[in-house]
Parts: sequence; structure tokens; C-alpha cells
Amino acid sequence: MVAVAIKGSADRWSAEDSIDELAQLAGTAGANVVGRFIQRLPRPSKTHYLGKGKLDELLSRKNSLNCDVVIFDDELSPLQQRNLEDALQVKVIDRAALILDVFARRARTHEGQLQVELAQHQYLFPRLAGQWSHLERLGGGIGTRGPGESQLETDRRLIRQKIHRLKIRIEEVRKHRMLYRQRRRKSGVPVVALVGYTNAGKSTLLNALSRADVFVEDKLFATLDPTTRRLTLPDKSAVLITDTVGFIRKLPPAIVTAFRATLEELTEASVLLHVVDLTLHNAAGQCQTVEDILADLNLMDKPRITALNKIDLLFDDDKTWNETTAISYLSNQGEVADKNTVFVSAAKGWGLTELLGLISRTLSKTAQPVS
Ligand SMILES: Nc1nc2c(ncn2[C@@H]2O[C@H](COP(=O)(O)OP(=O)(O)OP(=O)(O)O)[C@@H](O)[C@H]2O)c(=O)[nH]1
Ligand SMILES: [Mg+2]
Repeated sequence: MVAVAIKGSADRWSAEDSIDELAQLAGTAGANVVGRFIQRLPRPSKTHYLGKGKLDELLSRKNSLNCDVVIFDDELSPLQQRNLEDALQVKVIDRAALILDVFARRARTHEGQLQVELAQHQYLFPRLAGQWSHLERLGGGIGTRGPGESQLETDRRLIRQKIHRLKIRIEEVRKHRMLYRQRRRKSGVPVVALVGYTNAGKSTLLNALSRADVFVEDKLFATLDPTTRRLTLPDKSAVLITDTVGFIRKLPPAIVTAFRATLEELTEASVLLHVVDLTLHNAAGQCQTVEDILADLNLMDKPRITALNKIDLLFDDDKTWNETTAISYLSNQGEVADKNTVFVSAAKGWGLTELLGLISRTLSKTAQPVS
């Protein structure tokens, strides 16, 4: 695993946290991490990502560890990737490719698979050219317009056609979703959408709230497809809760584009329920990433509730903590003054009554135009 730590960056994520997460992603993709390597630089080098001296150091590390693949924590340009493969003589992949790999393993429904496939092809397309000239050079100075060139043209055309076909099929799925949402809107039942970093506990919370049986796992991107459940609030009104794909740092733009159909569920929601894993030392970094993605999706103006989750893990000492003592202890710490924030434990079912109450208060404040 290789990362560049940007000198003087205001990022809430340290390179160490980011590379830890990269290792977790690699584990989810089935790799066994044997080493980590970080260089502090003002910015990654345009040609080799790392500086020259560091690259030599990485080469000898790679040789002594005898690894099969080196994974970089940023999206590499085709040029950087080619140069790095030449220099290291090993397979080189980047964070985006790794995330795409995990998504591909996770996609279960037809819609999820289509979206992942589109993202993969869009990621691949600009990288094709680089790969062919790379192969040609490895082949050893064959003519400048050899068979590789025409093969490249054929490949590009095939990929372009494939992207076109995938877009048409996704558009059909999207229309279907749109019709479904229109019907939902007519019914006047408001929608609360769960958002948050991957592994924050969104699906567990949906299950706890609705006793639904959504797949939960301690792995990244357990959920890719939206699930919707109907709930009755304490004031007896009905509400729909949707759970969807989680966010991650440096989510590849190809994924955001390809998952538009899925992410549109968020646009329709009356309220966003942001689930945070409060127990991580980098919870603030994860929140920042979620904020950035919500801003990209133009969702900053949506009414928001924050559920600080997994609080049971903060109290796993001898003392017998229960829902009331744990929550009143945390509330008295006074760190969370925001009245739209609640402490919960989705796993233990703590704080759910308060959360439901907050949802119904927030909904009654947001006008619900029935169209
Ligand atoms: N101790 C504890 N574990 C929790 C709690 N909520 C969720 N978890 C665990 O956290 C892990 C992730 O939970 P999920 O519900 O799959 O998380 P998610 O946000 O849906 O994740 P993605 O679908 O991957 O984006 C699982 O192992 C859960 O059992 C909680 O309140 N307490
Ligand atoms: Mg989930």
C-alpha cells in the first residue's frame, strides 16, 4: 500500500488513516497486505506519483517483500500507472480500481451490476491507450503504427458501444424507479434516507427501526442497492426509510455517475438521516467526506438528522451500562449541542425512541407538498 501525505494539507484525514482504510478495502477484495509506504510531499509527482529516491526505496521494499501487486491511495493517471509498472515491474492499481473491484464483488441485483459495469468501463476507457503503447514498448520497439494501434481502435470502439448499451439499460431502470417514486409521492408518505460512510451501521439501523432483514456485514460496501421499509412513527404517521450505498473517501467519479439512479433516491427524500460511527478515532474525517459528497450531489439544503451510532462500544467496561445511563452520560459530556443529533446503538436498539421522535418533529417542520 503506497500513499503520499500532502505537506501542510488541511484534510481531516491523515495519510495513515487513509492507508489503513485502503488496507481494509484490499482485505475486502481478498488481498493480504504485507507492507505500507508513505512519502510526505507537497503534491504527488505527475510522472511517478512518488519522488525518484523514494521510488527506488519502494522498489527494494517490493523486492524484499516479494508482493504481487502495489496499490496506490490516489487515482493514478494512465501515465503514472505506466511509469510505475515499468519502474517496479509489478502490477500497479489505484484506489479507484480497488473500490470498483469491491463494488463488483458486492453487486447483487441487476441494477447494481449494471451500474458497477458502467463505472468499470468508464474507468477503463481513458486508460486503454496507455495500456497498449505500454504493451508495445514491452514488446520492444516495434513500428509506431503496428497491429497494437488498430487493436486499440477496435477495443475503444467496443468499449464505447458497451458503455452506450449499459447507459440505455440503466436509463430503463431509472425510469422504472422514477415511476415508482412518483407513485410514492402521490401517496404522500414522506421518505427518510439513510446516508453515511460505509460500515457506519446504516443497514443495522434500518433493521433495528423496522425489523427488516437487510444484509449487514462488518465489511465495506455491504449494501449497494436501495432498500425501502415502511415505519409508523410515535405520532402514528407513516414514513418510508431507505438505505442505500455508503460513501467513502475519494469515491471514484465514475461510480458517482454510474450510481446516479441509486443516488437519486436521496434527492427525493424529505430528510437525510446521517449515520456516523462515533467510535472511530477518525469519525470527523468520515463526516467531512460525507459532507463533501452531499455537497457534490447538491443535497446540502435537505433537512438533516445525525445519529451518532455504536455508542455501546464506548461502554464495554465492567460497569453495567444501559440505554438510559449511557445516553445521559454522553449527553452530559456536552460535546453535541446540536438538537438534530441523537446518540444511538443500532445493534442494541438504544436511542431509537428519541430518534423516531426527532424524525417526526423534523418532518412536521418540513412542508410536504403532495403533488
Ligand atoms: N457494536 C455495534 N456494532 C454495530 C452497530 N451498528 C452496526 N454495527 C456493526 O457495524 C458493521 C457495519 O454495519 P452495517 O449496518 O452493515 O453498515 P452500513 O452502514 O450499512 O455499511 P455499508 O452497507 O457497507 O455501507 C456490522 O458489523 C454491524 O454489526 C452498533 O450500534 N454497535
Ligand atoms: Mg449497508
